[in-house]
Amino acid sequence: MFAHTALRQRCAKWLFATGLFLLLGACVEKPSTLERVKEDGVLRVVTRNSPATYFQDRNGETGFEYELVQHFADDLGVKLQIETADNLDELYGSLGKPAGPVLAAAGLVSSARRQAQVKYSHPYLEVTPQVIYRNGRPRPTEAKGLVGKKIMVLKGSSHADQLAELKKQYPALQYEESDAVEVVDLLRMVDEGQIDLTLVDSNELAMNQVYFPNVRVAFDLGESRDQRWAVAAGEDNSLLNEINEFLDKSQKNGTLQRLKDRYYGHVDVLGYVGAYTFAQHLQQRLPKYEKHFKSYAKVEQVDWRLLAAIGYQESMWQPEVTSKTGVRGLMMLTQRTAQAMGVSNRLDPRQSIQGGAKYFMKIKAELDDSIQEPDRTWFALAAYNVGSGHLEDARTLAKREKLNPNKWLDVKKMLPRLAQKQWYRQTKYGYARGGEPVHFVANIRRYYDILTWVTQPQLEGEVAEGNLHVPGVNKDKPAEQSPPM
Ligand code: BLG
Repeated sequence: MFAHTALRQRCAKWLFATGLFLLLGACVEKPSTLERVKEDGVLRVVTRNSPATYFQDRNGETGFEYELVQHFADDLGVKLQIETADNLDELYGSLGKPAGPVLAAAGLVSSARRQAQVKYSHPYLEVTPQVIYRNGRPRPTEAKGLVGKKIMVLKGSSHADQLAELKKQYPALQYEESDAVEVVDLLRMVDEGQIDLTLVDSNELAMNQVYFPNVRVAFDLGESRDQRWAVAAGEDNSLLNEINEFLDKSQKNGTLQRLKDRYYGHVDVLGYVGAYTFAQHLQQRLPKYEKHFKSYAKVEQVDWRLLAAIGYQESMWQPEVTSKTGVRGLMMLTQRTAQAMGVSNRLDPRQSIQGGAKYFMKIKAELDDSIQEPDRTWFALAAYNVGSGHLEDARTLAKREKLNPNKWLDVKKMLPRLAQKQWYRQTKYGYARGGEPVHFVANIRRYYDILTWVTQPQLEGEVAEGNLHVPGVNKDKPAEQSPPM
């Protein structure tokens, strides 16, 4: 009886312990993907090393995908760890491996072929596949026109899938898939005439058009498609749900738009014609004057690319231009300004740049102390164009309208009033073509953005020539060793 009871008690204990163990087992069963990421404190992401995704510049890691995924890691409160894959097969294959990346962020377009391997997120960027040809060569206008051309695309890409589809219709179609190149290499090969055509997505072209003046869109190949992030098909949905919430939020709060403007906005801003004109001038004209911009930027302690942007707005880097009003030279100095700055020959580009740089910094220093950066730079640019007196009038009008006279956003609303009698008659300096400085500043800001993007950051005391570079091209070398374009 006693033994029996003891046995029963032992059994009960055992059962209890086992039950608890099983129960515990159920509770601590494999943590979800999201829990794992948070516990590790690291979000492992795989991407591609290219200007449209992820690359290193002298300031460190950058790129559209990099920035977006960094925001996501910040939201999760974890560190970001990036690894790169050499080609798309390797990229997709790396997902779902133990201790491997949990997320692929690489400008991926969902592909039926990959559905068994991965689950895709909500879309974050709409892109259109485009056939790219070289200006001056015959331009195909439809799919049939690809037959007989030398074509190269990225191996394993959605563009390769598209060509494989087309080949069913046009068996004579030939193309090469390469995993030894990146998108910029394909565009360069078209630009230099080594291949006839390639296929890239519209965002990749938008980003690179300013480097490749001969590259043109032949036609859009098919409908626009959505780029998405991907997680391994075998993962639970915890991370994917979090990703989708994050992407939806980034759409709503403007984060995505800001990134699109920053990385892919150059063509929107310049238009395609403007973008390749700019690319041409960047290659053919800027190198002649770059050393002057740099040396006088150093003297005046200003970013040389801002001076170069002023020069582009004023003369498109042409030293001999003259405006209708008799203003002359690369930096468009008036007779009076030239005299005040000690410039004897306005058509001499070196003198013009020297005088322009000196004048810009002089009027900037004279601005009211209450105007802070970056507005201070925009005000100085406006004064460069319309004169300090008229700018001061616009600030006075802003005060009267209860606007902030120290904010460019407010004062630029007042400047066009200087051309209307009802307003300029109330001002100290009277009539001015007040709309001109508003465009002037907006344009210079765009050129400056592009120049900061396509050139190396200025080094202390640097006066070296030819430091334009294509980001991400020389992946194995530090960016500063990139050859000039
Ligand atoms: C600027 C002067 C300012 C001057 C204003 O005109 O020229 N800037 C320079 O010389 C660098 O000094 O201010 S003031 O001295 O206080 O009166 C106002 O007179 C030059 C502007 C004029 C403008 N481009 C630099 O931005 C110009 O040429 N406009 C005419 C355009 S069009 O050809 O007639 O259409």
